[in-house]
Amino acid sequence: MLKIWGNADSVNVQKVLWCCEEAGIAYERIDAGRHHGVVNTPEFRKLNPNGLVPTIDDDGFVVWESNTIVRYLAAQYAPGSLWPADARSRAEADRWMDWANSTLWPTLLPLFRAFMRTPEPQRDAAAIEHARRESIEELSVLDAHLAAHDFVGGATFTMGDIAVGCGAWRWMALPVERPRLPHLQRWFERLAARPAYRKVVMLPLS
Ligand SMILES: N[C@@H](CCC(=O)N[C@@H](CS)C(=O)NCC(=O)O)C(=O)O
Repeated sequence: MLKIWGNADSVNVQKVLWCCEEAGIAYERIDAGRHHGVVNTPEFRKLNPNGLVPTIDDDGFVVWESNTIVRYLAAQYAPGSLWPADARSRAEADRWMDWANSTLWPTLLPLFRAFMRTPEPQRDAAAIEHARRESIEELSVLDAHLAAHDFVGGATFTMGDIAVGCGAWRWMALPVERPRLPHLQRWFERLAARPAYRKVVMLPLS
């Protein structure tokens, strides 16, 4: 059975769990990372020399980097649905995966750290406001895209939504003032209608 190392509340691990739930892949999740440790053991470092989660072992085939894992699982187990069949449709979904890691998450991470990892008296209000504004700028790009598309890759749910949707939940759940981004909101509601998203992503942040 597919093994997944990683804590269930990690944004990157949740991408993999959600992908498995959508594709109907049976998996065993092994606690690792943060207070669970494990990631610095020599055994784990042999699997992932970066000491990070998620890391998977699919019948002896080891993969790390959350988006790469999602692409692998989608291609292997959900071709034609999570993994769009033709190269152009795939690129439409794929680019939002890269965007999620390279552009959106770096703006959300300071907000997440401020509210979830920093005691209230030590929070920097100016830095929080700066990150909030940067996040809104990036999410507005997504909002404009979603004006013409039900899902990030086009008309149907794909791996692209998985990569973006995990960060989007943090945005929706953090105690920040959110402007009205109507297309983003409707997309989020489409995700929230999916049992798998509710089961492994829409959890209290920790
Ligand atoms: N680019 C990597 C980032 C992985 C990453 O930063 N994982 C965090 C959890 S979200 C981690 O393993 N942190 C160390 C720890 O939890 O001990 C990916 O997308 O998989």
